[in-house]
Amino acid sequence: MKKTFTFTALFAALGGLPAFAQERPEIIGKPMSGAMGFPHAATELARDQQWLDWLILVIITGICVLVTVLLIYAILRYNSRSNPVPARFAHNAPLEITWTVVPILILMFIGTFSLPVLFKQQEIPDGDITIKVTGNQWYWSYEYVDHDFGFDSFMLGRDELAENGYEDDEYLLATDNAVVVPVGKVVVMQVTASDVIHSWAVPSFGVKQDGVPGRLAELWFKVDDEGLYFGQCSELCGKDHAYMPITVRAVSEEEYERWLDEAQEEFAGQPRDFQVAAR
Ligand SMILES: [Cu+2]
Repeated sequence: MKKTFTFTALFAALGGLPAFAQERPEIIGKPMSGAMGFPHAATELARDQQWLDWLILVIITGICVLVTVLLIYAILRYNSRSNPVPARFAHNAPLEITWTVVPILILMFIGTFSLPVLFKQQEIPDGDITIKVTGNQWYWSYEYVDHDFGFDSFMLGRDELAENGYEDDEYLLATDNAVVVPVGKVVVMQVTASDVIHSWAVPSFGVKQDGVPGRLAELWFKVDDEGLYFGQCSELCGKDHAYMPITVRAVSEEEYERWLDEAQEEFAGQPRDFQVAAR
């Protein structure tokens, strides 16, 4: 069920600013009371990570069961009561080779699956859209570098949720300005920070990247499903670290174009003069 977004009323009250969304988008990746496991995977990267997590969980469960069974067997079979005369050998070469080689093979097996996933995250493709995100104490700033505008994104207070179209239990998740991206396009985020180290993370996208002052790191994602996604700063950055959430709204390409026009008008202010070389 879609509810009417009350941005319209808010912006009308602020003096005729454009309304960004008439409809409340589907909320994805919101923490749910009592839920277990991962949030919905909305990108290929997140799907890969969740699949890899299950693979490794199966392997470590097998190892834990094997070790527990061996331990119980050794305790019962070789305790001093049932085995009064202890063996006196100190080495067993075949056994030692086995317990060295088998873990190596297990690690190589995991590596053949985990390394391609890691490389896919870290090899940044050419982006259709580039957004620079800067972590500040304690909010995020976004710049749409291809379009010469940017905005800050602050967490909404409890009393601001309803007027921005959020539910009460979205306190600590909702922000005043969401990052808007189109679905099906490669988005490259350039991540940095202005003061201390922050980390831009959205679990449904399978991305997390530290923003380090003076450095420009990159991450990428391509969102499959339209909706509103939540993330959090994930590097302890000071007293309000828990109060700088991330909201990303993934929309259709047409809606993105529409939003871009409105956002450029609202956020750009005076167009910057880039004719530096001519001076
Ligand atoms: Cu933080």
